[in-house]
Amino acid sequence: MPVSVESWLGLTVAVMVAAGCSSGVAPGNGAVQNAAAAKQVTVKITGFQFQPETVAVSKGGTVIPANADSVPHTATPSPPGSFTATGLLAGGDRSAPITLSQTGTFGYACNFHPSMKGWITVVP
Ligand SMILES: [Cu+2]
Repeated sequence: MPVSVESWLGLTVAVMVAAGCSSGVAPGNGAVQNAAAAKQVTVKITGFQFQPETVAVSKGGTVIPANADSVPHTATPSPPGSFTATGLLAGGDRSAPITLSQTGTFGYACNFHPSMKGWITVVP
């Protein structure tokens, strides 16, 4: 009998998140593509950084930037158009879920703090 792939992936991602998953994977080098992709990922914004900086999500899945800083931030795709920008996220605000409908690796940054960069890898 087939095991539910979805529940297995969900469990794997949960374990990775619980373990911190902070092995220093350089953004954009493709290593993250071997990780199980989640249907929904929360990116915490803290200390003027997106944490984790690189996330993997399955096509059609969602990413939720959550601003844990006290100052406003945005998560804005760069170049524009690869997904919907969050708009301004005040301190403590969470974005509405952003749907990723194309596969690939997409960069984003904060409009106010250009040094804040993150990447979303969308896998089939
Ligand atoms: Cu910012």
